[in-house]
Amino acid sequence: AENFPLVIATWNVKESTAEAWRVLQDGKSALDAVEKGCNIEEANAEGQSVGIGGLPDRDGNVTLDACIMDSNGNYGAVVYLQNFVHPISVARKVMEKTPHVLLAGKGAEQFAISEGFEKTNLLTEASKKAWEEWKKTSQYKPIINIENHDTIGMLAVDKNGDISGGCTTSGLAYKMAGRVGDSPIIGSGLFIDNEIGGATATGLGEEVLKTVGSFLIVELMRQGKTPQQACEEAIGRIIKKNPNYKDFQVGYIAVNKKGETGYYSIHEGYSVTKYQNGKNENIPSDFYNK
Ligand code: SD4
Repeated sequence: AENFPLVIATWNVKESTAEAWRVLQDGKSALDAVEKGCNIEEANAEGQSVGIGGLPDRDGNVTLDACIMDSNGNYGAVVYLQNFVHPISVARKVMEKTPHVLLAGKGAEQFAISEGFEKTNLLTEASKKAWEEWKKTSQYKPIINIENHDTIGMLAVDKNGDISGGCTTSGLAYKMAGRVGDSPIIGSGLFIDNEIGGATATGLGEEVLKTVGSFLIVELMRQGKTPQQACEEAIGRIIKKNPNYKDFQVGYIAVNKKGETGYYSIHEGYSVTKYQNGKNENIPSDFYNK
């Protein structure tokens, strides 16, 4: 089918989608594509919400959440991981090398070291400065995120139409110590069902968790909704449950078995990057709050 292969990701991450596309062109799996694609953004010190350069929690710790899911329904994740540049690669190892699906904190760190990952300080000078500036007021309000770089959620469909996905983040800036978001949680930040499609999320994780957003989108597609309709309904669910939606952002992407895509957010400012038919494009998303 001409819709494959295909890569779609949250936000403006053209280098990440280009890398994933290249991996698919090499004939590698969608799983390899999402891992390698996400690795690019993780290593980008300028993106202040993923991997290196991620904004820290209130106490100055950069803590990472990531997960990966393949077309066989396998899943691996790490939560509250510190000091590693590539949490999504650690998540993949959890999936492939342990009898578990989710490792947290110290144990995740020990496992990463045992797999040969090297410890790195992730708090850049720029992020440290931003944190010190924030500490002066210590205002804790979730910020509507309109930056280009953010949590990267990525879905890839290989030439056979098999789907994988990944999601990696340093979470909300200045979150409470110990806070874990939606990104590493199966069904919330990411879900893949290779019979139907996949979805992933960005934005205020608490709202995605409460509505199990990515699983919801896949199930809506199972009922016959297009990826676009499914994303809109999942955003609608959040809006219906939380009258304060004006104060936070959530954005989704979805893909189905035909290689059709959808994306939607609460507020203006969200965009997605799609690589399909040899074209790598950053596309502004439609949104609810007009
Ligand atoms: C989280 N969903 O930890 C992530 C953060 C994010 O735009 O996507 N920010 O809640």
